[in-house]
Amino acid sequence: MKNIDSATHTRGESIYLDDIPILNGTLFGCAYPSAVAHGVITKLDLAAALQMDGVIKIFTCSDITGENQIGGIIPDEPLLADGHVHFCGMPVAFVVATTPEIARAATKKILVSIDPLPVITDPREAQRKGELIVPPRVFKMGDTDSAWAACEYIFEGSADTNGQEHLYIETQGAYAVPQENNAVRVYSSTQAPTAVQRAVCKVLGVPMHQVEVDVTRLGGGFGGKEDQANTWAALCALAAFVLKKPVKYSLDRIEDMAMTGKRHPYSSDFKIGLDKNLKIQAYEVTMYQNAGAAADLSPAVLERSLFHSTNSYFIPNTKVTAYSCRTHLPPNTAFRGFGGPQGMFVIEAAIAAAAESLGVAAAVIQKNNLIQTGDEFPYGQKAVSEAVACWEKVTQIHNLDAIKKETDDFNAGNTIYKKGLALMPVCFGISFTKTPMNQARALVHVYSDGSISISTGAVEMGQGVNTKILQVAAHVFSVDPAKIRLQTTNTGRIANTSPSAASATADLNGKAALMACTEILKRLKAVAAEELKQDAGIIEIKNEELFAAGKATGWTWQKLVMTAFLKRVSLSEHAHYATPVIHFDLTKEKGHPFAYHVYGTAIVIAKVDCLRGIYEMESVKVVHDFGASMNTAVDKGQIEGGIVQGIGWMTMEELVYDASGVLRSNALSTYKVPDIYSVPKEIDIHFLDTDKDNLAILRSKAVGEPPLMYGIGAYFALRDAVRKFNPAAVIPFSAPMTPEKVLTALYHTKNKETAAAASPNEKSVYG
Ligand code: LUZ
Ligand code: MOS
Repeated sequence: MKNIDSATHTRGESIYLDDIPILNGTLFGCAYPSAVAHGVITKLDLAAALQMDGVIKIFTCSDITGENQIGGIIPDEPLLADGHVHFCGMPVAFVVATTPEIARAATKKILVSIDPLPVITDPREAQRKGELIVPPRVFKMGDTDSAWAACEYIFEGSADTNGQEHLYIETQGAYAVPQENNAVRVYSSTQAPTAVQRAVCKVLGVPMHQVEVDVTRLGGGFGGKEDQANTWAALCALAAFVLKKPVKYSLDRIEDMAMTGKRHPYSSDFKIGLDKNLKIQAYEVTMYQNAGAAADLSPAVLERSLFHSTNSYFIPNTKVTAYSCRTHLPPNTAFRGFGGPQGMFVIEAAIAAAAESLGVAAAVIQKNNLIQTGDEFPYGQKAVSEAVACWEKVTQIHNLDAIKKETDDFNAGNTIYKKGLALMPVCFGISFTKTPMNQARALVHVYSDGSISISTGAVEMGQGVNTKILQVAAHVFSVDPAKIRLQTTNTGRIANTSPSAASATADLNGKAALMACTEILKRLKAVAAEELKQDAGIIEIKNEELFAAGKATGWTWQKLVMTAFLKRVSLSEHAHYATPVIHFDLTKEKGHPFAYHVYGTAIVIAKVDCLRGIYEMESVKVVHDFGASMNTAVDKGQIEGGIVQGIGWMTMEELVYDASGVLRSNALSTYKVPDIYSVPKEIDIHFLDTDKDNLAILRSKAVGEPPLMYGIGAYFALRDAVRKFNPAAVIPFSAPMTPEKVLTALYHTKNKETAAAASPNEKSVYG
């Protein structure tokens, strides 16, 4: 089935925040961001801005009617600066004017004096100074201390990954409309309507039933709108609440890039030990997460880095330590993979370090250590593994030996171009790592004409969740999909929603919808049984027709629904789903946190121009564990997008903050994201059908985040190609592997070591 939004998307008719018709009297807001990363505000002069024609009011922290606080996990984030600024881009004031242009122009007339304080941008420096968001977390399995003795080979090193700008096509924004009796309706471009509701309530000082949040769809989220849609929603709601007028703020790209947090940069140290059979016996890693100036979701992101620190491998002795470090960057936040990719990069770097030193292919070590069913992850859950199946299938379909020979032949015959090869296995746990978040609700109405309306807590952001939920209902009722409509996500209809995140949205909300539909169907069958004087157990609906024991009854879906209505049977149901089985004990750091894991393996081939340092991805060939995909078009779309986004993170997207904490890569002219030309020439996706009993919706496994991590293979393929040209090169494990870094590595010689190669640790924040 096609994505249900494809027609309105291609016609330009899909409704995003900026397409909502504006009410008469609407005012427009614009935030004034701090130009300094850390300091004390000594003067805030609004006079010139207030004198501008059309400026209605400028809000500062003293205008907040409730609490000046939007921190989700930890209350450490003021909405508007109160005396101090903690990051460059931190909102200090909110101008409200009659047009967006006037509001923007007025922010330029605000005069702020700030006495600067020392700025920290490096997470290791923050850790040394005790600037931690939460106490460090440690995952342990076996005993690394004694395991080193059994290791034939031990390698140590460090590995850094940079952040990543979300670059959703639709920027952040909100539109708040006052309602009677001090209530507010907020339209928000958010993945987390309930998080917006909570933040707005706190800032306004009103209970949750006073605030309704409504979301039609987003033009992309990627995690950037899991927590960070709250700011704009709270600012607009505050202004609407105080001024009793609708207030809208839709950020422009540069505002969005400057004021929002990104994927967390990480800097890590690893130590890996292997026995003489190249089995990894021990792995120790210490990760320093650059959290930015406030907690945001950093502790949860940190947790997922721990969970995925051994990726697809079974390592009997592991010790993983992770620090969430407070710096003066904008608070970093959720980004597709949520710390998982950062954790996985380090183990892949450790394996590459071992392979390069031992002179074996990394693939030999990778394959040798894939996790098997029954093996335990460092957090205590036992694997139901498809890691070997994915590896074997992808290497067989594409004949890995032939690919190796082909690249070897190419490299032997070319001096200027070199090809590199990497395999990238992925194992990603599905469920919010915080167990209580794994719940969802759905509200289904069957109308008397037989058409169906569904509301859930799922937010459609291009990932196709509404299409999947519609399919669930069409499947249960066996009706024409055209009879079903997915409603907006609205906190008045569905309460206490978890964010649309963690790849789990279709599973959680789809299961709730499945339960609601199944309950209504049960009632309809009871009506049919009574009317037809048959046993309900033999009644079936197929394509809107009623069958009893396989025989047509002449009844249609429509007739059944109308009959049930006239008999005063409820045609509505609200259902609640909570993922069974999962649990986690934070005191022991052990449990069964994930409903299941998604597996896959990619073969990535890169080609480097060794004269210029530029490169292209030749191909990414994947075997991916979809379970039993319920929509192959939607799922393939997620995989292709994830791969390209992962490659972008690993190769060209270079986030640059300078030492004073100012974002230098602040626009699309200075921050390069993949375009159509940087998409691999070939993306080949094979399905591993693992039609086993699992907790996925209709056994169709979650697909949102896992494929991003295939992109990590791009880094290692480039590294491999560079080493084909210059085997002696010392290359720091530092992503992204930009053309500049490739060129440096291509011409790196031992006696002329570049600063970058000599001290990789000091380069955790680029600039
Ligand atoms: N968000 C969250 C997530 O709050 N918890 C998670 O475990 C998670 N995982 C992936 C993406 N977003
Ligand atoms: Mo996300 S990183 O699933 O918001």
